[in-house]
Amino acid sequence: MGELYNIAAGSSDVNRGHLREAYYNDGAVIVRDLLPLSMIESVARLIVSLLKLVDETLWEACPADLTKHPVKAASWMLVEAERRNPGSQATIYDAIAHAPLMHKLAACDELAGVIHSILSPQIMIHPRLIVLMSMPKETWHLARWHQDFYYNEGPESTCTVYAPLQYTDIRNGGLIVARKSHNRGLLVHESHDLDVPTKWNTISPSAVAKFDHPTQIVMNPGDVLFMHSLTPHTAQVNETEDVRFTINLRYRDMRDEKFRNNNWRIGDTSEARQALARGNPRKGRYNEAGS
Ligand SMILES: O=C(O)CCC(=O)C(=O)O
Repeated sequence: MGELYNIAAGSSDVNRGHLREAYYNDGAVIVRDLLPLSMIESVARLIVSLLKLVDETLWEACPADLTKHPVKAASWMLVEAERRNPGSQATIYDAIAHAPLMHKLAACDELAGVIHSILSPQIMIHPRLIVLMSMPKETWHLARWHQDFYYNEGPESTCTVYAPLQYTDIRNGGLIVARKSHNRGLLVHESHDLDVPTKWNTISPSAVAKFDHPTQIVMNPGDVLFMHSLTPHTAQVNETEDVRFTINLRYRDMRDEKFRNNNWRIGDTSEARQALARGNPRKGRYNEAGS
């Protein structure tokens, strides 16, 4: 499967052209240990605090050994909240997207430094400030093979940030990224009958079979993946008992010529957005967003 170009946060390559070059060559790069763990934990503590607001008895019910670990506590409480009251995941997901902490995080120096090297000194932060919350064994909301461009439009160079709150690999459904396939341009996205049903419009299995460098990501908290908006990628089923949490942000280059000429407005994404709003015929509300 190969590996993504990845470098340590302190490396001088971060500030030189290498990172940018790797981003445009491979369509994705990982910077290791970029975000301080205190920042990761503060996102988990935010999830815990919102869950307490939704149902204060969740914290009292949380096993004592987990309460010392904000990510584990957030996972346990979210699974329990969803069990007690289906739809709780959607409530928390939506609330986080507007939290001041997420604004602070999206604008932090660690991310901005890399984004400026990859894009330009003038960037826009996409208004969706997401923490992905992939529930154990969940499939309907699973982001199967797609390109973020299809769901978000904007400049093609738009950079997705993917920063897990805990160790992430195949077992908890971490991404497979089709390295170098961003060069194929925008691929057709449609509703497909896949092994597990999903609301997402996806790239056809026959097109996926042609990707030369599908690469499984393996990341620790603090590591950050930077991904081009045309890079095909897929999440996988979370086979663990814990929720997989991932900070998920997007940055647009204001200097992109087409984007600037369009007064920094984006094209029509209604078809894609309608797909994401599809309710699971078998279940209640979860979250409508994604990508
Ligand atoms: O669930 C995930 O980790 C992937 C989500 C994703 O690919 C997306 O939101 O574009």
